[in-house]
Amino acid sequence: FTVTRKETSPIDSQKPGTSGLRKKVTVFKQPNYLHNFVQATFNALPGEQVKGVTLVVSGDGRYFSKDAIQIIIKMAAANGVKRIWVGQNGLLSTPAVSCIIRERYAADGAKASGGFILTASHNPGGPHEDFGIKYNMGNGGPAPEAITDKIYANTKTIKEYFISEDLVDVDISVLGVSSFQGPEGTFEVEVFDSTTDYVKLMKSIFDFESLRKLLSSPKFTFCFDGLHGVAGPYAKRIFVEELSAHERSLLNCVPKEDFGGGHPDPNLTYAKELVARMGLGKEAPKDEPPEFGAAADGDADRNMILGKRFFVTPSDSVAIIAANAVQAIPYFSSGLKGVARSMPTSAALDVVARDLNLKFFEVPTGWKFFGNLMDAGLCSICGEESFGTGSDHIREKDGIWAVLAWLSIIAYRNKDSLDGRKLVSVEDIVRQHWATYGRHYYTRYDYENVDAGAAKDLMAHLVKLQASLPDVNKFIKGIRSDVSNIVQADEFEYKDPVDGSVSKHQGIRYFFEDGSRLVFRLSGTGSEGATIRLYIEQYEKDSSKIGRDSQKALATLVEVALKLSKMQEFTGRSAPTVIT
Ligand code: VG1
Ligand code: CO
Repeated sequence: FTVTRKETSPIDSQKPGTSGLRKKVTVFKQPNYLHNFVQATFNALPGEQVKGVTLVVSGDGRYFSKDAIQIIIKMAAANGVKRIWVGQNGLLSTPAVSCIIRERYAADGAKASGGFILTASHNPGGPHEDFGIKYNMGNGGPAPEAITDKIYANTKTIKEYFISEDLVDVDISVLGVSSFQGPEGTFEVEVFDSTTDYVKLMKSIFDFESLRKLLSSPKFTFCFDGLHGVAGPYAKRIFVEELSAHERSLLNCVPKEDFGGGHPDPNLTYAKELVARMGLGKEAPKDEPPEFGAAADGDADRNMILGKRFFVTPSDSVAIIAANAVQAIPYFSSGLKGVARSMPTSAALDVVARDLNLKFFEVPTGWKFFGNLMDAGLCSICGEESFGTGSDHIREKDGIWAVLAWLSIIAYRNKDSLDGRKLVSVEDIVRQHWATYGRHYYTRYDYENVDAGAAKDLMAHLVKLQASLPDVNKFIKGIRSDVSNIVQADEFEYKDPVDGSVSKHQGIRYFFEDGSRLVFRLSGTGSEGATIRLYIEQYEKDSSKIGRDSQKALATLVEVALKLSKMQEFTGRSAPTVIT
């Protein structure tokens, strides 16, 4: 093949967000849009991370992925990359890409130096929906801000890109290696099974024998919803083939380019079928719900954990995993190095960290901040309120891992009683946790696709208020006299303890005297307008008060938050799009 230099010019709006560049497919299909971003990425990396290296290219299989993979292969060849690794049919979950970058070796002993992940995660897919691309580094984690800022700067000055137009398309449905001769020698594309490396890693972390015992026990019933994302093939391999769950326990586990028209986001609003099957929501089931239910998002890095008629908040989930990991999961048997959560995530994990005397970190939203801590050996388990949970086995959050972690905890808690007494259920485990550590009532309100200007004004208003807390307190006492005082307010700023880099404006926070907290942030993953996220949290230590319905328990704080922020005045919205 030959290499062609193409002239191009900058295209607006190529700033990577919380997790890569996400836009409508129609935007990505504009001439040169993808090409500019890919070349800007190659130009942002040090030369030795492009020339002669191996790169992974794959994703959640959403619409436009197949075209994008061929374009990236041709551009990689032209930029001097030596080898591209592709999961069969272009499918690799985000955690699997991280695993492959870290663990896979080529026949010549080479490892991948990074990879492009093609996904817009939990956003819908299809010709009129979203596509996305992000670059992960040699540690398997998302590119840090220093690189994403450079990529963005490059997109604003780009004049040329390189592509091998005469390289034939590679059939990515067929396993095997294709070799091509180019100006700088041999270029290779290897297509391999999407699940093998990842399954091997999971087997090295969990006790598959005891998980198999749990899943084949008649007392334990199980259900997993892949939401037609890329989790499906992994679920089939692990839950059905390895752990002998019944095929029937898998819902929507065939990946589809448009996720079956759904919104592949594992929460109580969008995972409707699973939620109904678990006996939650409006549609009461005819059958007895399973003991355990879970779902993952489009790229399988998020997870939702449900018990029978019971929802586990993600903030509780990471705290419970951390509290049980050493006993229940072989990978952690020698102890935890530390734990971390994103700022808006509830303080349930903080309480566990204090109790177990563990190092603890609070980082900005988005997984990229956990990676540095893990690389420095400071953190074993981490999580976000947005249904993200994971550990230092890779450098991404990991939906299937979270399910296996929960199954391990259930197996451990029931290890002596699987054929005798009543099963210790998901709900039992959570309630026992609350009884020990107290409960963090928690809810998040999302206002999706609001006018970007209005969202900015609302945030500016909230920052301005922080200048005078006495006035704020007077105002909120006027709404509800029983609400506790705000004692501190700020914008979250993070100084990375490993590399010293500083990230500013990471969310507006109001702290109350009784430990409650309000947080306001603008989303960095949407593709249209702005999304305002409001996070509301209240801590309850009194064990007689930990059994309340969370929306009821938080009603006062919600009212205060909405009035303080003038939500309806600024956005015109009388209700959020999604409540989790
Ligand atoms: C959201 C979540 C954040 C998560 C990010 C990527 O970001 O809040 O916690 O890390 O999505 O998740 P934002 O900026 O929209 O709030 V995924 O599964 O979409 O890669
Ligand atoms: Co995701």
